[in-house]
Amino acid sequence: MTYTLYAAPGACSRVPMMALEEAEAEFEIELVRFMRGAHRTAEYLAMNPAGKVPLLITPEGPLSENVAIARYLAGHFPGLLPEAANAFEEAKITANLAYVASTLHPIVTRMRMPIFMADGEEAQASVRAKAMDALAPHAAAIDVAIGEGPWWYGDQWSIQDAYVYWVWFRVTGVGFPGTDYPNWAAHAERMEARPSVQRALERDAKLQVTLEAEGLSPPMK
Ligand SMILES: N[C@@H](CCC(=O)N[C@@H](CS)C(=O)NCC(=O)O)C(=O)O
Repeated sequence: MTYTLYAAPGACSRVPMMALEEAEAEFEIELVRFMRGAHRTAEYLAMNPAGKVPLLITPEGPLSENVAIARYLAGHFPGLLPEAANAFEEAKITANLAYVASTLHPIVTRMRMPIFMADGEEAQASVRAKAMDALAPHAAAIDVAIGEGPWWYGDQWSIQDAYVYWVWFRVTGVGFPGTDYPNWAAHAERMEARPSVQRALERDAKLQVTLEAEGLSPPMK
């Protein structure tokens, strides 16, 4: 097997999962059981000191961070990101990935896991409400960026699509009003109709079934 992806269901490890499926790469998935602290073991931390998923085991060694994994996979499977004509264009493509990783993802975490940010139900509800407010202008910008699409980069599907779709799934699952953003909503529908995405979602769903069977997760939304 060429690659091993350490992943958890619903987590941002779905992004490289979709990319690997799109590339028709040979890969296997290693389920990370957060509730058992599998991401905090010495063995895991030796591979990814941040203790997070995704972690991609490549023939060259372990690689963490979604932006880096996206860049790496696009380097090995041309077409997963647009070809850049110059350094500036290349930096803009990285900026779009980094925007999701470092601006949107922290908002997603506040929405989904306010328990990481504050103690007590009232404080956690406030963290979630503020995150909903914080996402709104970004959602409007994403809606404009996608436009008629069909993809972020027009006719070319890319990992950027996988990344913004993951955000969509995470935030609408906790009540963010997706219907206010029709282009983003239509993009999500196109994503769900794409065979590679369907294969990735099936793989992710199997991870969830395993966790539920082991009593290690509530149903996913
Ligand atoms: N900067 C990392 C963030 C990865 C991240 O936050 N992963 C989450 C899942 S979406 C995680 O592993 N959470 C487990 C934890 O924080 O305990 C990236 O972009 O890859």
